[in-house]
Amino acid sequence: MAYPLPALPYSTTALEPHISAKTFSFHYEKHHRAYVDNLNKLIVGTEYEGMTLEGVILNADGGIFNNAAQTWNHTFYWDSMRPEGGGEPTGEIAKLIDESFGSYAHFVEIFKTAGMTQFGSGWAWLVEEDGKLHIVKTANAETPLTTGQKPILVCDVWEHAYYLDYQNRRPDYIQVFLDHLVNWDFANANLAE
Ligand code: MN3
Repeated sequence: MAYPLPALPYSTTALEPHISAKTFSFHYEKHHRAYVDNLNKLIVGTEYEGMTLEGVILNADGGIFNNAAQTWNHTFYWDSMRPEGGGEPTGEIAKLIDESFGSYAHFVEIFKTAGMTQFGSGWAWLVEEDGKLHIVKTANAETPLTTGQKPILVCDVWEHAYYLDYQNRRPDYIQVFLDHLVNWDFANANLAE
């Protein structure tokens, strides 16, 4: 059974002007779809066929891992955003951000630094481990699922996520992600799981 390209939680124009429909359609229709298609091709006849996507990520390596993890990471990224999102969080995640980082402002500083200093392609994550929140960056397809941390939010910092809209200005894109796009309801739901 083939892995599906999951439906988007909103339309490709819903995050404008922060992320253009052009960026979105390339990112979802070309990049995300390619990871799904590649995974479905590579997995045929292997021991991973029939596993859940998470199972493949935890057990495979090489190209199968890369395409499985990129499939999962992108779905998690779309869900990490929403129209008119961003700004200060509410609910349990707000309390835990204060406990873990001292303040929302300090969280923003550390998250931005993680995203900006991920050399080359990768991801900036908010994760939970041992009752506290942490910010981690991963390279290429790497995901905190393999290190036992619970993903709460993610920002894609591969160039394809922002180049058409922000060119080389990755810090501006991350700031917009934090100010206008973060889906704190999704973060709270992940935390409660
Ligand atoms: Mn991407």
